[in-house]
Amino acid sequence: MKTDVKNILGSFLEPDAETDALQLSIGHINKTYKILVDGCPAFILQQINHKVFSDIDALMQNTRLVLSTLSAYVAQKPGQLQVQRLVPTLDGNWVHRDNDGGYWRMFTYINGAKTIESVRKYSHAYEGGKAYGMFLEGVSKLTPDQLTTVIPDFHSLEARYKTFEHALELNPGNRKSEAFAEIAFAKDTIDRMMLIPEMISSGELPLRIVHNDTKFNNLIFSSDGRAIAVTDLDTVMPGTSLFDFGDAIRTAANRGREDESDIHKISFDISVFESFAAGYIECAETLLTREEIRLFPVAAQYMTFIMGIRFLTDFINGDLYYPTRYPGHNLTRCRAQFTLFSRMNEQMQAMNKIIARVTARLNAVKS
Ligand code: GN1
Ligand code: MG
Repeated sequence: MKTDVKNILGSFLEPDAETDALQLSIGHINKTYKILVDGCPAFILQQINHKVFSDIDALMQNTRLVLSTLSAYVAQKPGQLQVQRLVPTLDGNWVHRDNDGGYWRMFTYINGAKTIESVRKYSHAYEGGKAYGMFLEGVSKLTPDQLTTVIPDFHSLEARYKTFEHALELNPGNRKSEAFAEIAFAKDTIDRMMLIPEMISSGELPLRIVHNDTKFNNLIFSSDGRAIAVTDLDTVMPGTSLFDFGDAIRTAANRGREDESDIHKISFDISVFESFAAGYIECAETLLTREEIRLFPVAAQYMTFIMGIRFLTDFINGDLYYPTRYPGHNLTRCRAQFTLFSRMNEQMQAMNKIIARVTARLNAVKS
């Protein structure tokens, strides 16, 4: 085990604990470790990226409020979802500050935890939809003013596009010419992707507390294939259900990886879309408006487009935000997202039909 992690653990656990730490490859922003005690997984230790989350106090206040709200919710639904708990340091704080100014926190480990990188079973997509739907219901007790917006304009396409245009103007990494096709795609597509932001501004889409980072691998599954927890709660803030629905589809229904370099491997699995939508709408339907549900297919494209813009902007800026493994990694990620966007486009009608079918089925069950 790296000595610094061992030292950090000393702030959370008594020195006689026999521990080991395994760094997880999950997540781009924070560093996450699975902590074994006497050989068994017992905790999740995390170094918070405080360049991205600059207000650590607000982040931790949000986390505590979200965890306690969710705990109260799941207590009424025995056997469905579990909620991680924060583990305080030995001197009673929620965060440990290391000698280099780093911030660390620890959570309890959910037993049997498995994450799914690539959805191969439709039952997993349905389970995932149910878990994120329940999550939406669970946090619906919170009002937007109770949580700090720790990253402003997180899914604002207007803001993300402005940042992209600014990067194009400055071209600091001198990489614009390598991304000619992707820049053109972004410029051609932006106008029709502004529908969701416009409907948020006009009040046609309700603002709610949402997760904002519903990648499929932020779900924890039991070994028998049930989705038992939702993790990565740092970005739980005001937003729309379309962000959560869309980001889950972006990651679950893509048969290729988020950074797949062979674009022929990227395809959109419409049955994953259908299974996830069925689970999500079934569990959140008392909250969701007809307009939100109708726009779920557009939401999948919106989140895919915004992620493509973010990767492209970071490529042009010289890879300042996302860690990369090779010089063109962010451009590969962008290309993969824009390809997925086009694959979704071909299935727009099919997605709309599915949404109509799922809602009709639910209405029939109710009447
Ligand atoms: C980042 O750190 P991670 O992997 O959970 C990003 C998300 C993106 C995602 C793309 C705070 O999430 O918005 O969807 O990468 N989180 C932040 O994989 O920027
Ligand atoms: Mg995250």
